[in-house]
Amino acid sequence: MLKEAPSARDRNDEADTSASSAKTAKAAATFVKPREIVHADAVVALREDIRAKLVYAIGKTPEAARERDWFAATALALRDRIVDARDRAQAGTVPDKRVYYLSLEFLIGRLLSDAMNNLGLVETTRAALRDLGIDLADVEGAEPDAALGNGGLGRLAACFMESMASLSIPAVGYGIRYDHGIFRQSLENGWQREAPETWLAEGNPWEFARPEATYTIGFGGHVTMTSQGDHHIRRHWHPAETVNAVAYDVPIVGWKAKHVNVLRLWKAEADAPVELARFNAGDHVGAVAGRARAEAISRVLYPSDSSAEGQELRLRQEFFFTSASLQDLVRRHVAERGSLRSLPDHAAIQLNDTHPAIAVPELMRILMEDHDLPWEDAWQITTHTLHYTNHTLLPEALETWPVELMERLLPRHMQIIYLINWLHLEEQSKNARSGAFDVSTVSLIDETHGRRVRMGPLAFHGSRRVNGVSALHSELLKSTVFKDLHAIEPEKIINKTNGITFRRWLHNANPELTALAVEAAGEGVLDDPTLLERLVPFADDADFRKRYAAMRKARKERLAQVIAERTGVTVDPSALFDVQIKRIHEYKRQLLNLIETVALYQAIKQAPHKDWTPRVKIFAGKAAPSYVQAKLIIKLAGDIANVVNNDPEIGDRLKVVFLPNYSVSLAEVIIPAADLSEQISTAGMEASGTGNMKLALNGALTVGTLDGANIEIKDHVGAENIFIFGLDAEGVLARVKEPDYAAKAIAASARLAAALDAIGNGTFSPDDPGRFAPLVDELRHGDRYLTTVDFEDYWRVQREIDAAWKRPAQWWRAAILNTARMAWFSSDRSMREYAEEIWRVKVA
Ligand code: 26W
Repeated sequence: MLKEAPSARDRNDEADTSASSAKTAKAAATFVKPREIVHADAVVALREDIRAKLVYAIGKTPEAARERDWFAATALALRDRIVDARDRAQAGTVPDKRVYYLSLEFLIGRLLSDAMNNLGLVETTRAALRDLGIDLADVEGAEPDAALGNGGLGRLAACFMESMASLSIPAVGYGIRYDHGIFRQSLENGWQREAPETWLAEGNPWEFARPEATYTIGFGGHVTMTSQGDHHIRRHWHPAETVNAVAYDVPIVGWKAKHVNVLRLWKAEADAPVELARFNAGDHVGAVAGRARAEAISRVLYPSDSSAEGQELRLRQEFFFTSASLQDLVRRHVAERGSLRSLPDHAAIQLNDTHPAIAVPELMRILMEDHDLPWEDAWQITTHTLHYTNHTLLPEALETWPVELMERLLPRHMQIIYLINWLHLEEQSKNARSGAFDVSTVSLIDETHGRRVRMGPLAFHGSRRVNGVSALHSELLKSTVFKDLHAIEPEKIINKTNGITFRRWLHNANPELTALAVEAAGEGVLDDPTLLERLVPFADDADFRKRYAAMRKARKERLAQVIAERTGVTVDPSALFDVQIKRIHEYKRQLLNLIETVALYQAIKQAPHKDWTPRVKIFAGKAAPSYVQAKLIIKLAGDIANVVNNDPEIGDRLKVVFLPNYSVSLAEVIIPAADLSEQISTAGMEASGTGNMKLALNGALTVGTLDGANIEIKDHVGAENIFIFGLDAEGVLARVKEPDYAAKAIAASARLAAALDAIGNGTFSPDDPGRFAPLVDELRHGDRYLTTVDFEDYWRVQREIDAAWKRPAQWWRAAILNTARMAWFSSDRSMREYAEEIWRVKVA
């Protein structure tokens, strides 16, 4: 329940949310970045640099240049300034300790606005381009998203990279330079279609190719043993196949350009582009086959973020980037410090999920084989350098690899894993009072589904610290997936609640709200988000609320335009914008939202003259190409939209929109325009969520379950400023034990039954009435995600939200309090915590 507004006068002032003054909206929309001092000579210098880049680096005249060319020229000119900033701040210094963030995904999006903002050159760049007759917005629009990630995990890595640079934490991010990031989604008749994404088609002006940083990555082959006559047997791996990993560096500039880090992405190249012997023998095709096989490794990002695929190419990707990164950081350490024994003092390696978990045996192998260290020393170094973050509890997402595949692809690593496991189990059977402890539960090898290596336990055992990504998630790690390993090492699991970078998700995505925040809290709020707390008293200021609402209205008008362009649907910007944007997955329960949409549609049809709160239901998100149910959910959203949006009886009371091709850039447009944030996963299943944080920071009110970081958001914004519904994680655990819980829930709710009937009987798919039977049957007979169980409470809270929207003073008060109290969710806070409690590196 939202709190009462302070006075009756305010309520009258704001009686109509849609009547925000057009003038205020415009003033806010065209506002100038707070206090960037634009020096005329800096504008001239940048203008001339951009012109020179265009002519000499791109090879175009200003007359012939397209927007994409101007973008490249601008990026190159700014990249020079980033390099200068790095040399000013860090020239020739060796940091005491570096963080190495290993991630198979970095979902960066565009870099231009980040770079301009952190260099303090937004207005300078705008003016320089204006002098050249070019509009900055057009140039920004010409930058392709670097979409080297699927969703939450990849975007988190990007936010962390920006925050580490802003906090001057010396760090290198390591990943893969995929030719093709996440696929482009289009809708064909409402069905998801995937097309390859080609962000590198015209090159990447931000990156530096570093062919001098090339490492050899082995696969397959055999292992030999030699004795040096010192009672010491040495094993040596002879790979059958080798691939080169070539470095490409993207500089990441921190806030106010005080520090620059690098994101080093590896490209796979064949060591011999053409096998000469075969070529000369006339086998011209066979001579280049090896090259294609090698280069396939960095060709494409795997588009599944919720089920482990078990494909050989995926394991090759994981080992490829992990090995290259470890070789690189070991080489750097030896060059700077000599002995590898001090590696844990000067390097902290973070494994982003289990995707780089092969680092455990690979670091052991490098230390023993390449650097001649004995097992015990190598184990000591490894387990004091590695740290592991878990991002999911879903059993189908926990990685395991068949022993047979590991033995074939990485024979030496399999031997090392066996030895690690043997020592580990020996230790446990010694500790365990006989019979009291089943060691198979902590084994690194799963013997129940064929023999498979369990990457989670491997990463756990090889790491100094293991963390979950929200308070609830970290507790669930202790009580579920890592229960037995946790009992052995109760200090190992800690919590590090996720965060988001405010530079991107507030300053850049929402300059209008940023201007309001600066006005209310002072310039310092840009450096220190905890000052947002100063907005609290403004929640009770009717004039401030009015301007806050006007800011939102302007952003909704912009989004309405995008919706019209991309879907052809006209929406009223004064309606409540209800937003669910994230990967499409059953546990995230887009289906719950859609069923409620249908129930609402039916209720409006029954009582069209009631005073309904006008709503626009906005969905966006990609489904894994092989995830049949998720793709059917997208089709359902489209089919419901077609019926609802074209029903003359409904009008503007309800509109449904599915925006195709969700991306970081689209998120930046949707989030500032959202009134309501849907965070409705089955409790216990969303590890954290980070979209929830972006939306709440921008003042959308959350409707959510007590799941992941929603719980902590509630604690910060206050229970009266968030809409919580449904079972909590304990309730879910209890309910799934009850037989027929779905049937009972459906029997108890006529509204739910009617909505399911309509979906199941073809009301929204007259061309194929049985189309959605798989969805409805699953709900009636399985309902693994308790959609039916939570429905009634979700309906209740949605009607409460309808009522709250009609009290604008209270609504905007709650929205402002959300913005004011979200500072804790800055990824600067997350990174400070990692730095102090996991990495033990100094933060400036
Ligand atoms: C092996 C297939 C696969 C690929 C990716 C399985 C699982 C993943 C990721 C762990 C999925 C992911 O992105 N998880 C999300 O991580 C975010 C950042 O911590 C959290 O906020 C989300 O709740 C979590 O779903």
